Amino acid sequence: MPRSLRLVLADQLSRSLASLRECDKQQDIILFAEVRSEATYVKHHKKKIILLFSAMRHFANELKDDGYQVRYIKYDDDANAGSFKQEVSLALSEIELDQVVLTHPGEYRVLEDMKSWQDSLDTPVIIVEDDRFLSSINNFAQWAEGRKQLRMEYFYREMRKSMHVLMEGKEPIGGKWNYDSANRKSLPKDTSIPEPKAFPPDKITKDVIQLVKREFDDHFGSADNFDMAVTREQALEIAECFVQERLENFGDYQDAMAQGEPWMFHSHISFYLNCGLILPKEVIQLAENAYLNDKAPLNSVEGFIRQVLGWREYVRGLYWYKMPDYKDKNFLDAKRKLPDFFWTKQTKMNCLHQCISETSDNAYAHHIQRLMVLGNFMLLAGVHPDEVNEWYLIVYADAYEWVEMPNVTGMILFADGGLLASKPYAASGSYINKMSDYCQHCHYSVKEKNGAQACPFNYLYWDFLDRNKEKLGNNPRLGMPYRTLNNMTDEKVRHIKRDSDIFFTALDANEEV
Ligand code: FAD
Ligand code: DLZ
Ligand code: SF4
Repeated sequence: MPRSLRLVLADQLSRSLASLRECDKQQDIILFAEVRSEATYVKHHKKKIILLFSAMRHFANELKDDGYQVRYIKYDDDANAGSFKQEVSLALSEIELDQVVLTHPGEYRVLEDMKSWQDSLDTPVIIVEDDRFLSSINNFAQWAEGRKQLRMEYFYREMRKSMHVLMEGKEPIGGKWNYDSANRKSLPKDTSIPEPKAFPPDKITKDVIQLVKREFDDHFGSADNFDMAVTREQALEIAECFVQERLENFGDYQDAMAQGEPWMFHSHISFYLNCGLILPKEVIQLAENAYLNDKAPLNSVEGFIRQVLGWREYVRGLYWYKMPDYKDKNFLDAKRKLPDFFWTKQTKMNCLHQCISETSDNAYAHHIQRLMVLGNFMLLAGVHPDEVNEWYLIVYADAYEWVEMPNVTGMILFADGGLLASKPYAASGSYINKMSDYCQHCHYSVKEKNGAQACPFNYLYWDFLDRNKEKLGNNPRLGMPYRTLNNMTDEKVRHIKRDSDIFFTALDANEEV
């Protein structure tokens, strides 16, 4: 048997990882590397780096305890070579090894790099498929081939059928594929939301926190109060706790937002699914069992499973199907620079202030905050896709390009021209007011449509539609708002333009808006 070097990346921390499956404890070397190139190619949130370095260290220790030969390069090791390739090269020069075995990475740029190693390192490099995902890259490509639009809903139904999840023979349990329309309630006052599970840092995590505070002080976000799971055991506890305590209400309040409640009834498992501590099939099984055992209603369980089996697999398939071109999509020709307040939190718009503050504190915001507050603003303001993609990749601890980019380029910015979404998720202040209590604490008035006190989302929404009339005017799903716009008096349209101009002039001059 050839002697293999098996490089495991920070988002590949799974015992069932394809490249670890045939690992020979006697002769193979498993390599982990905390490297400058990955930690700094964007300035990741401090908590994202703490999570990944600590989870890597714990996972490597478990493998060592099980008798595997592990080479672990810490960030502050004197001999740290700085990049994946240089670490692999160093290992090959120090140890007699025949080949390098890798699991397909989650980012296009990393894959391209890895593909060049065989020639430059003059050693066979084998890249095996990442079968922790439930749909392979080829499977998605076959489904997508020849379709004009790639709607998640149809992909999801195929996944339900092929995996036999929430099915009764060939039909969906309950008779419907999708219970989304039941999942749009706002949160009643005094609803009690369970405290999320917290894991105080152990010695390994404390060391990493010190390291991150020292080395990445200029990165976004707070390193304080880190209490995330860093082992598989802890991550499984979070998933189980979600199913017992939150899943029941997940469906009803999936789209709701509340001031001071960052966690709501969401699962908070994307961090762990995406770095490999838990697997999608495990959490789908947990949720399906909860329904079958009468522990949670169908609208919640179907809603949750749609996110994991549908959206998560779909965006990953789309990413690999469309890269590298997807990176350059800018259908609406958006040009604006990212406003500074996305880093400083200094804005009078309370919804944005709350969502950015929570993002900075927790490296987390739930889906509707990412989509309908933060994303909605970036869409209406016409921020350039490169700037938006970089921000989302930095600020969330679950962010890797395969999942972040389709959500940004496709879902929030409509920059792919409608490949992912049938219409832009643009909304005025009334949507945010309906789904949250943010407006009750805001400097602006959500009821006012124009003038200095008016909620900026109100006029920016119409300005966005007006600005993009040529590209969006024929979208059948925007028929209603365009009819309303076309019926507006000239004076009303003039007010919208005037308020939007005043707003954008202040925004671009870095004044507080
Ligand atoms: P829950 O609401 O409890 O959902 C359960 C799981 O479903 C999630 O853990 C996640 O694995 C999956 N899921 C839900 N929605 C999506 C989706 N749209 N795409 C892919 N998976 C989904 N998710 C990431 O994992 N990483 C990202 O970098 C990321 N960036 C996003 C950027 C934008 C602009 C938007 C609108 C969404 C983004 N999402 C991303 C999707 C979603 O917001 C997060 O998965 C979710 O908020 C994570 O929190 P949770 O685990 O509590 O999710
Ligand atoms: C995001 C990240 C960071 C911050 N640091 C490392 C690291 O030091 N070592 C590592 O193996 N991976 C890291 N990652 C994840 C990678 O940048 C990359 O996003 C994924 O491996 C997907 O290809
Ligand atoms: Fe946001 Fe407008 Fe509501 Fe203020 S009034 S919180 S800006 S939606």
